[in-house]
Amino acid sequence: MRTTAAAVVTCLVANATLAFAQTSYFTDPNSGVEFSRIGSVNNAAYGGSDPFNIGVTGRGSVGYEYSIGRFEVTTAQWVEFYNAVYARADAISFPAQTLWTPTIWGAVRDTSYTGPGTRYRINPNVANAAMLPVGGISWRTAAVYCNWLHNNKSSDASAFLSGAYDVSTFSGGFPTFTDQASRSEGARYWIPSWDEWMKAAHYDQNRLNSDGSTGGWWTYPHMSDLAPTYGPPAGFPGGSAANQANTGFATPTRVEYTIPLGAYENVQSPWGLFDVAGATSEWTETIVRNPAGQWRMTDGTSWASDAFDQVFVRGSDQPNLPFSSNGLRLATSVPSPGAAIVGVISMMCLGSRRRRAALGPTCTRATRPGFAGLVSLDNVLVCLDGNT
Ligand SMILES: [Ca+2]
Repeated sequence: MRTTAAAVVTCLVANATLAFAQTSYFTDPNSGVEFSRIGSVNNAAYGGSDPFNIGVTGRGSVGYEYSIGRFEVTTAQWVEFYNAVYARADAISFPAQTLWTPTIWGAVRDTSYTGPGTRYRINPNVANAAMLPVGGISWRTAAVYCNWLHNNKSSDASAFLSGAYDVSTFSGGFPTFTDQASRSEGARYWIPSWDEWMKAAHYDQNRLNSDGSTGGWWTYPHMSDLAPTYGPPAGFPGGSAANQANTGFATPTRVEYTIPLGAYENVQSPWGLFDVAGATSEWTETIVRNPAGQWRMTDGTSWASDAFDQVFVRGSDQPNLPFSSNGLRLATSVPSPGAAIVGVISMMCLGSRRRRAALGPTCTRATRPGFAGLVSLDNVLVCLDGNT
C-alpha cells in the first residue's frame, strides 16, 4: 500500500484525540515488503478454550517487538526471488526437496528468455497479477527466501544457503525431518513463529475488557468473535462489498484464484494484516510433534477450503513439499527497535485499493478435502494435503 505524506498527516490529525494505540506500518526498501510493527511487548497470552486440543491456550504472548507482512508475499516479490535463483548460469546446490516452483500465482514462464537458466515474469494477460497470492511455497523454499533477503538479495550463491536458516540441515520430510528448528541468531527475516503469527492475527492491544483494562484476543482475525462472511469481494463475479474473506467458497469459474491480496480492503487484523483468513494458509516456524511424526505448523485458511479461522484452529504440513494451499507471510527484525519508522498511519486510515485480476493459465485448484473435523490431527492432515 502506498500512503502519501499528505494522507499520513491527515490521518494523524484526524486521530490525534483518539485514545487507542495506533499501528505503525512501513515499507522495507530491501525486501519491498510492507510490514506492520507489532508492539505491546509481553502481551497477555490467549486464555480461551482449546476445543481441538492443539495446545493453543497460553500461547501467543511475545516478549519483544517484531514486524510482520501486511500482505502474504506477492507474485511480484516471488518472481524476483524465483529469477534470482533460477535465471543464472551457475546452478545453486540445494539439498533435495528444497526449492519448488509455485503452483498458484500470477506469473508465467518467460518464453522469450533464452538463458542462462529459467525465468518467469508477471503474466501480462492477467490484470493486477503482481498482487495475486503465491500458493505452493514449501517451508524450505520460504526459508531460502529469508536467507536471500537477509543477505540483501545478493546474487552470490552463498546468499541463498544461510543467514536465516542453514539449508545444510534440510533433510527428511515425513515422518521426521532434521531442518533447523528456528531462525539463526541475528536473522533479519524469518518465517514467523506460531506465537508471532497468532499475536499479529488475533491479539488486539485496544480491545476493551470487562474490567476496564485493554488488550485481548479475538476469535477471528478481523477483530470479531463472529465468523467473517465468506465470498468474493465487490467487483468480482458473485461478489459483494459485504463479503470479508477469500475462503469458504468455491466457484466453477475459479473466481477465488483471481482475487488479489488486499481486495477486502476494510477487513484487517488488529495490526492491519490483510487476508489472514483466505488466500493461502501461512507457514509458521513452529514444529508440531506427536507420536506419529513431526510437521511445521500453518495457520489461517486457504482458498476454497473449509473455513476454520478461529484462533484455536491451525494446520500443519511437511516442510519439504509444496502444498498448493500454503504460502508465506514474512517476519522481520528491521527496522531495529528504536529506528525511524516511515509511513505511520492509523489503523483507521485505510488506503483505497481496487485490484482486479483474471485467471492465469498457471492456476490450479487447491482444496483440502476432508479438512473439516480433522484440524487437530496432524498426521491425517499431511495425507489430505498431498494434492499438488
Ligand atoms: Ca492467508
